[in-house]
Amino acid sequence: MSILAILEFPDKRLRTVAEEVSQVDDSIKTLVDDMLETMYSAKGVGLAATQANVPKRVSVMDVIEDKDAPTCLINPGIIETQGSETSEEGCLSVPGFFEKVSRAEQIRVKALNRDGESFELEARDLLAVCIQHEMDHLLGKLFVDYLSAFKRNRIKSKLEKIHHQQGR
Ligand code: GNR
Ligand code: NI
Repeated sequence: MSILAILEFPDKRLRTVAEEVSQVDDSIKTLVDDMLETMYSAKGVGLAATQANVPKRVSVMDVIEDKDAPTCLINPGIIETQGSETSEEGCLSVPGFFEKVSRAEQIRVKALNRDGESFELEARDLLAVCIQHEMDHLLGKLFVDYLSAFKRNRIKSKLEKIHHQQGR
């Protein structure tokens, strides 16, 4: 397994619209395993392949810190949503910033698992937030897109400054 590099805002590659996975083959299974290792290592609760510069519709999450029960969503689609709720979000691609975002409160999702089998999942609370956050990544969207241009640009400047200091 390997730890993948995570792209950071405002990297343009985070804006890539990911492609459907046509077959869950060994390369996809390896990607899922590497993404899980990367997510746990970064202490995140979710990760989308786009963040690791792999524009495929693959995401992983584990909101219960139970490493035996991570969720892997391949080609995820939302079937149904209910209500809306605002909660504080962060992102491994926007390190150090946390802002309130409004999302559907409850969702029903259809996806393929790591074995390529189709399944449905009903989610609420942090898992529902996380799934919607990861599905946004697969469309090239970030939580900062829901903020005012003023807030987004302030975050962009601060991260660019840090990247510059790091010699990137
Ligand atoms: O680690 C993460 N925490 C988090 C907290 C609130 C709402 C969403 C998230 S997802 C984030 C990991 C990440 O960037 N996934 O794309
Ligand atoms: Ni994120």
